[in-house]
Amino acid sequence: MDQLQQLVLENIEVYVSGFIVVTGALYYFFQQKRREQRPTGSEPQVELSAKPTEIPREPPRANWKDRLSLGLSKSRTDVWGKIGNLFSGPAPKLDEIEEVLYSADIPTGMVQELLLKLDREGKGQSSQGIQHLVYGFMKDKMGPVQHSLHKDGFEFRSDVKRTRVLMIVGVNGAGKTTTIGKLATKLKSQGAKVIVGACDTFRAAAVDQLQVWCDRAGVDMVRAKDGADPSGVAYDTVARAYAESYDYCLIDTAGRLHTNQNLMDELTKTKRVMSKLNVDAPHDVLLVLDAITGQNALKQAQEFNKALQLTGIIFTKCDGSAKAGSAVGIVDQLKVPITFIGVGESVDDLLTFDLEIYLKSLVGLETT
Ligand SMILES: Nc1nc2c(ncn2[C@@H]2O[C@H](COP(=O)(O)OP(=O)(O)OP(=O)(O)O)[C@@H](O)[C@H]2O)c(=O)[nH]1
Ligand SMILES: [Mg+2]
Repeated sequence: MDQLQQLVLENIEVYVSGFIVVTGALYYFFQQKRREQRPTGSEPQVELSAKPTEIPREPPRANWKDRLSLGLSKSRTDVWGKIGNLFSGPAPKLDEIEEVLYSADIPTGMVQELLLKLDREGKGQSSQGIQHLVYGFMKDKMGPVQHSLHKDGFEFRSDVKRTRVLMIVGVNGAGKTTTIGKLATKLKSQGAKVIVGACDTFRAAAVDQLQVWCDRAGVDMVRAKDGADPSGVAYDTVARAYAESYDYCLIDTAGRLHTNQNLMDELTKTKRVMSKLNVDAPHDVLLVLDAITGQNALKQAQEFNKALQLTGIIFTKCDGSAKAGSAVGIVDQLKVPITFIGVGESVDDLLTFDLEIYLKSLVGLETT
């Protein structure tokens, strides 16, 4: 026994090395077998994660003319672009045109005027000839009003030192806060120093929504406690804008129905309070109108204009409505120009209104 123990002890290194070699060989053998049996297609995990991670990319944004054209496509296909086809040819379908125009909320007087013009000047014209005729009709209506717009007021100019105060009003959900967010971003990117007053003090969520936009744009915001007097917030914002030489001061207001006299009086007061700091303030009172609103939009515009003497209209949601053309009727009736249009929810979906390009996109004519 002692001899056997001694033999084992003397050769222990040989036995251990042998054991390791045999175990290693067996491990290698079974690993090979497993690899061979793996069904094709199930690659080992490590190779999967070794593939480079693909970062989702935002599709490249179309330029503004294409976005405008895309935004107005519903209006074009359902209404204005259709008129050429309905009128041209041997049997002009005036009844159908009339129906289409009313469905797009064009005021009665304007529908009748356009039908008369088509009847008088459109006979025998090609579809494109009719499109030009409709374009000319709308341009004649809107042109003189649009020319009254002091365009430079909305484009920042670093060589002109002045504070411009813009008050934004409209019914609930028209797109006021979103528009202010887009406008603040645009002005800031032009190099302007911008401050925003959160005068929708009825809802805490409204102030938070504006704060998100302002943070994203990198502009300052004045906020008050919930339920504070909105005109007080407007006063404080405008005072700070002048004291600290801001280029733009944008005043967001709470949405309200044009039929609610108390709330309309509150807006008048807010406007009056601002003018105590500077007789010219606010330099612009802009009404935000939702293109989807339809017939009611004209009534809204009339009431807001009566209370506040509007200087401009911002037409939002032109991307989702066939009624973008109703802007023509509103401008014609109110004699208030359009400053911007909204063609989507993204920050760069606010476009400076260009009459020719807008009308050509609307009726489906080539824009140069
Ligand atoms: N498709 C589209 N949606 C828009 C446009 N402008 C605003 N919106 C959307 O309209 C909704 C209401 O916008 P808000 O900016 O909150 O409207 P508001 O007028 O401030 O609303 P209140 O403060 O409640 O009166 C939001 O979902 C916006 O994203 C636009 O041009 N196109
Ligand atoms: Mg709002």
